[in-house]
Amino acid sequence: MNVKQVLNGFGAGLTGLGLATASFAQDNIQGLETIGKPVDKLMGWQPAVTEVAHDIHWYDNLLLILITVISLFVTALLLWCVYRYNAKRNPVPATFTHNTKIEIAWTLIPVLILLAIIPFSLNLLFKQMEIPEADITIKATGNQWYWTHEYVDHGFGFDSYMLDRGDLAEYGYAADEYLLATDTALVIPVNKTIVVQVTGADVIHAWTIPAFGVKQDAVPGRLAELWFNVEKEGVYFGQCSELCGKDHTYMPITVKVVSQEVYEAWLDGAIKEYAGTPRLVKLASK
Ligand SMILES: [Cu+2]
Repeated sequence: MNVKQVLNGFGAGLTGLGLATASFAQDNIQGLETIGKPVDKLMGWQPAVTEVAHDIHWYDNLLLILITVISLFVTALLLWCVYRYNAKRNPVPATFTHNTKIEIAWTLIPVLILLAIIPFSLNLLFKQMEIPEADITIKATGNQWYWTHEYVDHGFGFDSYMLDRGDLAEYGYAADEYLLATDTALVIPVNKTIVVQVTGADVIHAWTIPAFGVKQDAVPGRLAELWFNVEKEGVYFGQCSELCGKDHTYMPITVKVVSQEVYEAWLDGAIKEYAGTPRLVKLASK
């Protein structure tokens, strides 16, 4: 047993005695760029920082182009009919009711368009739903009305409550991050595969970070999974996305993505604070 393990054990003891304060080492992760947050009058998406989010944006743009072309084409046809076939220009209307060629065309062309976009959609779905091996596993439990985040690899967890307006500055958040920032943030390292197990303790909630391209219902009695690998350090926000009761608006999610070194320092602090399984012991036992 080395000095660090002794210290870890000591910290765990302190926590057990109830001597540790509620907000601790989180506060020293400051100065991160805020990337994933809603911005006034912003059109489109929050920045994409995972492969899945990039793919979602790409697919959305593809569909946007497609529906724009289709809408313009249908509108043009409609305007042409109004112009060319009104009672004045076309006093004697045609009387046929069927046109086999056109009927085949307007059935076949939409089918072909759908067939063309399906592979991209399925590809994206599989990428989201096939959970890769995790570097870090975190369990997120929705409660009325806050989230519990557990670092299951290290046997500790904490609750994340929304910050009041008056507390934002103290925790290093901007005034417009009210309804987004929480007292304890989920802290994860950049460029690592994170798997989040999502469940609910009481009713259905939903865990999401838009910039990561993930959203998952938190259903009581079920354990769902989502994954992401964030390519950029920063602060990211999400909000419960399943109407879950009167304070649904007040249970946001804050994720701080940091370097591996900062993460490990934070993790050691958190293990002490929350009496988790010391990291060095875990590594030594492998
Ligand atoms: Cu909710």
